[in-house]
Amino acid sequence: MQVTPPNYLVKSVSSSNLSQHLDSLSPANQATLKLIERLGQQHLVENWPGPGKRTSDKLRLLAQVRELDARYPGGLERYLKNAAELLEQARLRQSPYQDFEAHVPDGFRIDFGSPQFLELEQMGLPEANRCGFVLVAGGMGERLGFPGIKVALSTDAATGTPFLKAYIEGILALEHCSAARTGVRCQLPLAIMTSDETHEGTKRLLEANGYFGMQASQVVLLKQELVAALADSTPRLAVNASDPYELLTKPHGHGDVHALMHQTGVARRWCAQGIRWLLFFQDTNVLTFKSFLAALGVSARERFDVNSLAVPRVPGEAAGGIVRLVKADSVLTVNVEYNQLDDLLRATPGSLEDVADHTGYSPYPGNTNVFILALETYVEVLDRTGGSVPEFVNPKYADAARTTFKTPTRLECMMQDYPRLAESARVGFTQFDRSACFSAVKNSLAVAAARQASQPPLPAESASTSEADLYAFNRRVLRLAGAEIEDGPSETYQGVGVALFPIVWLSPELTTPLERVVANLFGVRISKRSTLVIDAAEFEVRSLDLDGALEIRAVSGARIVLAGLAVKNRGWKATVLENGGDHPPDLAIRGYRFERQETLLIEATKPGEYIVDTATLAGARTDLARPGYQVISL
Ligand code: UGB
Repeated sequence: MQVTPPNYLVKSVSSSNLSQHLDSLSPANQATLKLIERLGQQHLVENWPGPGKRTSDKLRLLAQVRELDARYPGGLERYLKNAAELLEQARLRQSPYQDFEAHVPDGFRIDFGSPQFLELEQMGLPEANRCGFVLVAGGMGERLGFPGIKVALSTDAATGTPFLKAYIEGILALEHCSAARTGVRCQLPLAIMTSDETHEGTKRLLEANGYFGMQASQVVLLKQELVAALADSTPRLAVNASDPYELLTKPHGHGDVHALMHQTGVARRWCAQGIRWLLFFQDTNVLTFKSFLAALGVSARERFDVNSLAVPRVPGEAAGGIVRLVKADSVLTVNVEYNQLDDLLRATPGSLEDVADHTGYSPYPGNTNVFILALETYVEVLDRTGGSVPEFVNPKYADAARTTFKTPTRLECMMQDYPRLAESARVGFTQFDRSACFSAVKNSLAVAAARQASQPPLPAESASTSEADLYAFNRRVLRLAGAEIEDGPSETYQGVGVALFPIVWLSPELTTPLERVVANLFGVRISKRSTLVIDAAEFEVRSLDLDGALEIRAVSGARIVLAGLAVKNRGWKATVLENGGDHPPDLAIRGYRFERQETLLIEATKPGEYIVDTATLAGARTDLARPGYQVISL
């Protein structure tokens, strides 16, 4: 392919302003100034006032150029060279996959809760104590309208559990079920990729909450850095409009995680510690861990180096499609991002279109950005490539010739592009239905409402739909265990329809693996207006008839057995929040709040076994600190 060389390779402009300044600067700053010239970025200094004026501002800019140069593998020279090539490809609308033929990839489609699912979980179990976890949490919730870090957002308004806590509890549940099998409690490591915007907040959240039950030594934060923004397709580095001595910088994308896992030595260290599998996941998918053990079973059985957790894809939704790309004798199974999929398929005669087939979904599995990698291969690939995944650029053009941009752009990279580094890897996918593994929080209520109203309806991905999906998942789990649960109505809160009731919240230990809940629950009946929260690791129900709100909480080592309990009270109701009112951000992005009219709380604060039956109800007392709560302390 013909690519126009970047300007710094074809000319060397000697600016009088540059030479004027050279004498007055330290050797390090002189070198930076020469680098600016060599890279063809003289616009950064051409309007500088003469030597001796605004010296601290000039030094500030030079220091920033040096820092950006040092941070990027290959320096700014490599960055601008990559940018020039990618911008030229973007101008010509060329896809990185244009010479490939697109096919539907091979993989496994598993029904949640089926005998096959339970069998796969059993295959995953022996591997559970060899897993490491990598959470990418450097992004901000701009689309969502949430001011804080996304991992601090609550998964649900019933318990107010922050996403980070839910993830850590998912990992601790795996430690727990592994210990039940082997008799040895392991400590599984977690790496969290942060950015300037999220680093301090993530650290504070962990420290303020005792790492949500993990040891501090299990968690490592890897901070990604910003890259230089590009003002045009020359490419010239963009300057902050309000400060000519500052370069504009932007996020480089979640693909940075691989270079960081390499540069910090985390991947290699975990491998040496006996970790075999890595789960990569994103910041607000409440169902991440629900089908993980079964997918791990697939990875182990198939010896997959890469196993993407996929869902049936609604054509046109803003999630990539997993595609098998074939060229001569090379095959690449990889996510193709939603904005590239149509062009790719059009360019490949004979490939299936991204339209609904007889199943009602696209033939291409939808990417959830959750995947399991085999760590040994990963370390080899990182050693060979440094973990730099291929980049892309996505400018919003201001002219028909596609050379000027509406706003500065930058190079980006995506973590799911890892298979492009691992050419001979065994790559596959495991598809579950969406309600068993994927419900992210990405959109404001206004956007979510528009998505629900579109034809075909697109996944709304709001805080409210994610919360409703969590309760629906838990209802599904209880039904698998034979529970009789009435369906509640779908209500609309600020334009977004959700079926919140009956609310069912189960701690992750209860459902990891799924057969635990099936083995421990009998005779459960729940009415459509009910709320059931079970925050306990050890729990058995022999008979429960619930028409109202019941919370059960037990410390570690306490086992509660409900042996014939009927609970009837006024329960909870959801009330619409006025749009535009002064509401806490965590509720504002849902559009409702719960009124806890009457709740029975049964709590075990000390280890032991507790049998609870109707007679136990006589011990209930009113909790003055929590209006509407009746408490039974065991
Ligand atoms: N993230 C970072 O850690 N650093 C960054 O620089 C940027 C992001 P988005 P996106 O779930 O349906 C992805 O922005 O990019 C973290 C897949 O590419 O929420 O629109 C960030 O904190 C797409 O194929 O997602 O799309 C968050 O945890 C599809 O799977 C994560 O990266 C889509 O997600 C994702 O960032 C989806």
